[in-house]
Amino acid sequence: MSQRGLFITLEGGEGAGKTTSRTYISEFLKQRGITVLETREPGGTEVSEAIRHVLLDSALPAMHADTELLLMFAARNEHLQKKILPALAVGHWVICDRFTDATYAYQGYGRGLDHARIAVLETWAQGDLRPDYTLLFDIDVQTGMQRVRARSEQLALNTDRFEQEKSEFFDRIRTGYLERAKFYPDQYRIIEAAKPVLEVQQQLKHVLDAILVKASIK
Ligand code: Z5A
Repeated sequence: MSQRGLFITLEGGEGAGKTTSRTYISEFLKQRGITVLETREPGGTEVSEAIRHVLLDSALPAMHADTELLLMFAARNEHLQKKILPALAVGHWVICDRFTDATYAYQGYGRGLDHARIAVLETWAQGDLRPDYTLLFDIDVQTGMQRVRARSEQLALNTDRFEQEKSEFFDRIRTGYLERAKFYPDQYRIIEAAKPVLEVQQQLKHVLDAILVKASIK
């Protein structure tokens, strides 16, 4: 097994089931003797969680798209330096709920920002670090939105700044993720996320087994 831990990111539209699956993935790997760091973006450290709060706060006035982009990378830089890079360096596997592919999807495809500018920040903050694998939880926008709406009603939650966007915004994001998956087939694994939880877990098991086989022969 390689000395650096593997970096696995979870991506997808809202309500796709990433958070629900995160625990399953971590437990699956821990049972096979791997030390796992489970984390999320934006967030993952105290400073990055404070930036997350600003990014999601629907009570704040509208934010310029460039400001949103820079805040995502400010949170990411802190997260990388304090948590992700140290964990990978000692051989732990990092399971991160969203990472830079979300920036391309949301700020790039969603808000219409130039991908080349995102790429500059990506290299600036990450050097040549990229996820080893990205599990894309692909779901049709309506089903994802229905899940989020049902959860908000059940838990009496207010919608955040992103959840208030229209379905066209989420359509562009889904298209963006699927385009990236085509462009980076070695990195991406697509999970059909509209299926019931047990079927999603079956798909994850299949994908993780293959990742483990590949990691052990590196
Ligand atoms: N963002 C960005 O713009 N740029 C960036 O670079 C980054 C992020 C890193 C973070 O908010 C927001 O930041 C996000 C993108 C943006 N905005 N959006 N939208 P977040 O972390 O709060 O949002 P999220 O990542 O989308 O989380 P989510 O909406 O909670 O989705 P999820 O984690 O994929 O889903 P879940 O919480 O696991 O499940 C949602 C509900 O569905 C829940 O009630 C589950 O019980 C239910 N569920 C889950 N799986 C199933 C299945 N299989 N069947 C039926 N019901 C299910």
